[in-house]
Amino acid sequence: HSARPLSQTIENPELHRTQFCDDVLKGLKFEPKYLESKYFYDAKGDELFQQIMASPEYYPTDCEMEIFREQTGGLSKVIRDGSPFNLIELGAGDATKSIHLLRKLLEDKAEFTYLPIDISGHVIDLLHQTLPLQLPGLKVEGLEGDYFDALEKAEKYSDQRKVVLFLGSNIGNMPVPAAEAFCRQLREHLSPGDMVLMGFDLKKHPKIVLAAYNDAAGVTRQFNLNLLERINREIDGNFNLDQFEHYPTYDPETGACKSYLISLADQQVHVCGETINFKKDEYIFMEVSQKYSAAETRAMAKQAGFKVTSEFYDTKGWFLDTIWEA
Ligand code: AVI
Repeated sequence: HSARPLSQTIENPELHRTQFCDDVLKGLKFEPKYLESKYFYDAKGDELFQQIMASPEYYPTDCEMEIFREQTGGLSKVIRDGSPFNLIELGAGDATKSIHLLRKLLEDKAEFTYLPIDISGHVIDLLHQTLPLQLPGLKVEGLEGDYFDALEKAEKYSDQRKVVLFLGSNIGNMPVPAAEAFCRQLREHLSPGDMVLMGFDLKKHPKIVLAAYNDAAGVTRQFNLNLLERINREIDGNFNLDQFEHYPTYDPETGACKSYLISLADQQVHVCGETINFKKDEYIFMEVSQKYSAAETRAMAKQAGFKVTSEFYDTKGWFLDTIWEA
């Protein structure tokens, strides 16, 4: 699975509900308990994530935005290469970062179509409406759905060279083995000459990382608790939010930044007609936000069968947008 920062449109509410129940019950019956962080992003979760990105402690967005504002010349140069291409963005969201690159590519007279992929049809409709107004001349062809399904649709759409954007350290929300498998699967969907532009949040002083997931205003805490609220709202849960405490951690050795919710009492919770028992101090693992060293990102590229073409860092050296070639 992968996390995605914009809400899932519910195409089929019944199917969605059943799937949500199954996933939640599977996680809460597992030892140790977990929930899938992709479910953070309902309408409320989207809003909270926007607030996280605007919070002073959450640096990844600012760092990557700096790269996309200040180094579009370099990015555009590597990505162009003469031949027309499809620029495919996985989890495009509102495209606030990529818009800088799109503008530069248009200025540089690159021949390309922008194919944003998002699981939310709503997001795709919005991009269709807004982008051509902001960037006259831009060709947009939004694709709704799962990343790899959509990549296959893109394949059918045209046989041009592909450049895939996967920004925002979304890859960090997969445990390392899953991220490795994801990159290999991505490689299998590409052909020699195709490129990937991937955003990685880098290892840095542990206090800086931890603070980003433990903001003083408590937005990240709310963001985590919102998933319990969502379960209450959508699948007949009765979590008492006062009985769970947000516990973010960062391990500089592994680079894993993990959040948990800790049960403050022995308690029973009802979800989808079933009863889940919690011991006092028992935790629910909520999310991993993996941090990498630059060397680890190069090893990631290699194990998936990519060559690293170039690397773009922000001035603090906290974030890396790396370009790989298949
Ligand atoms: C979407 N993703 C890259 C964010 C991250 O940093 O892992 C989600 C997030 N979780 C807590 N704060 C932000």
